[in-house]
Amino acid sequence: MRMTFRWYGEDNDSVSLDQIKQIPGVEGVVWALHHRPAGEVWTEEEVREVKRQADEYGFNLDVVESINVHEDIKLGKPTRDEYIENYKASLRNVAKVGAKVVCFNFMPVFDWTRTDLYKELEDGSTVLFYEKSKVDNMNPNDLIKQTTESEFTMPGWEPERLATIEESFKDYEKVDEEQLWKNLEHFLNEILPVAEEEDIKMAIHPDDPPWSVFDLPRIINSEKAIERYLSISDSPAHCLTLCTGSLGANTENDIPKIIRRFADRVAFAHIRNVRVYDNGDFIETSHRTKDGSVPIDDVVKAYHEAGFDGYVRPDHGRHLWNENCRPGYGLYDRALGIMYLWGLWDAYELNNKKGAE
Ligand SMILES: [Mn+2]
Repeated sequence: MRMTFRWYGEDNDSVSLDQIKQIPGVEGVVWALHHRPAGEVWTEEEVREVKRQADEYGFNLDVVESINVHEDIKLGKPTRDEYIENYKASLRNVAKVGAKVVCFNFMPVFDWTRTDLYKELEDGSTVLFYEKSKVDNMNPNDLIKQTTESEFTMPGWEPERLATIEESFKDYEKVDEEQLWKNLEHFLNEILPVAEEEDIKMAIHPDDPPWSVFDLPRIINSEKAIERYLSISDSPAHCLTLCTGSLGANTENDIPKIIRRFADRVAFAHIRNVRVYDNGDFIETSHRTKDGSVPIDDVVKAYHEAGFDGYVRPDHGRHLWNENCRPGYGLYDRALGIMYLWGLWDAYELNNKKGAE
């Protein structure tokens, strides 16, 4: 596995590149032009500037997360054509600085959803929390207000996206799950040939949480959905971002089994743990298997058995030791998460070596 760390860019992250440099085994930063709204072209000049910054510390820019898909593409509006062309132009430009994987998602309106960004765990650290009954009875506008209160802009919750929220909800009244699949297929048919030409793997991120919120359609949320998704194309560019935390919020998803089945199509692995409660709530925890509901040890074992050589990042982390950071994206717990993942990986390596002797 090739270890990476998400970095929001200069002046946009509480974590600096020289700090990331001191975490063992990190080869690259997972990056994006966070100031560019969905639908706009990422210019060559801008991506070269990120490259210049990463080069100073010897990090690769192999993984982009995310080039966001404009809402009109997800809705299948006639205006989507222009946004799809812009998307292709961005793909060609990120390829110029070495991008090999582009993560994206196809979630209507909202990316991830949580009800609390600073819920306290038993150990005194704080984490992201999803309270199901609260979301079921909440007005989307209240959720937006709460999620955007932080001093950091949250990915997927950019102001320009939220400005048109009521219109988006109205538009989605006409888009059911089958229509969303069709719109996704159209997007893929357009994008995959360009990705192939540029030697980029398009890696879709599953829905977070893996069920419908506010009656919006959600389609990438289970083993069955992943099977359907992968059957859309045989292109080598047609891949997955397999997020254990997103899929893991539904305990019916057997994640090690999903990895064992689809490992050759996983371009990017997000690894983190969640603890799921009987009432449907879930809370993010440390990476350790014992602390949550996802067997992270078996997740890493499944990747190891598959000889996985794709990219990995610790996904979210707890906020520790009073750090002031973007919720879920502090330095310390993600660094601890990486060391847990390396510990497991190295132990499985050693085990194999011993078995061969
Ligand atoms: Mn993820």
